[in-house]
Amino acid sequence: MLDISSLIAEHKNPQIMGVLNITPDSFSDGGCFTTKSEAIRQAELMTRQGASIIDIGGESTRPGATPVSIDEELHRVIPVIEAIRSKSNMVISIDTSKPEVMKQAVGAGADIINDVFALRQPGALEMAASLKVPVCLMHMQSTPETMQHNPRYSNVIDEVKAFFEERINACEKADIEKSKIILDPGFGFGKKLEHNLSLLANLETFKSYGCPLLVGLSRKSMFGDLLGKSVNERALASVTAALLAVINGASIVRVHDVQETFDALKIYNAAQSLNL
Ligand code: 8Y4
Repeated sequence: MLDISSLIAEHKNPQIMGVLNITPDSFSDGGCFTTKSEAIRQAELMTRQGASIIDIGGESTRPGATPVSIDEELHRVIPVIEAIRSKSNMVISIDTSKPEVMKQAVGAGADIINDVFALRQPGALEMAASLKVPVCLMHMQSTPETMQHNPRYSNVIDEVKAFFEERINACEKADIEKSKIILDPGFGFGKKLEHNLSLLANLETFKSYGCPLLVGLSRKSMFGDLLGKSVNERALASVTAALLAVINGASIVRVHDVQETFDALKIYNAAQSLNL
């Protein structure tokens, strides 16, 4: 049984979670041969580049994205999880908020549930508890459709901490052990630039729960805000921010640019190991 602290303890160094979004191209209606084989190739590439976790998602959580049905989400992710699991024992994370997708994904071989709703959708908490896999609880203000309309906080650090406490309590009541919980402040999920920067600068305060921290900064709009660059021009900023997050206490970084992030973390680890 995978335990997240053993994953981190075994590997010791910060871990890279590679992003694998499965959204079928507009030409094939459901066959998805190209989508599936491309997804598997991409997972293999990210593994070679240094990712120890692959985060598989079948529904976009970007602001304004159209929701996907349960059947469609299952159809996108399950064959890819089965295929990756049949070839490798790498850690697979399922990016979903839907209990049925959690169940079938874990049945197909997924090891971790990554839920941007932090198990707040009906039935999700009970499902995650019954599956007995580690869960990533992410903070989000509001919902993906409306979260960027006008995010407001009196104190973003205090509000994220209160949220973590409430969700950890809910998990423990539902019989999800604390050793199975990963916490994530949810960069860009109902946050303005100032909120994202405050969270990044104060990450270490979230270590107080004793849970590993996961951060997803990769290519997000905060870099567009700061640099005026489009999504495809944000790799260097993303790597820099991932390194800063690790320095500030993150154990897992969710990234698109796996090779570049691996190189940066390798330098950090080499310098750190001299200090042991
Ligand atoms: C370009 C491409 C620009 C993608 C922005 C994006 C997180 C997450 C996402 C996160 C955890 C995203 C599923 C948003 N972000 N899960 N998921 N933490 N745990 N946007 O920060 O990547 S999707």
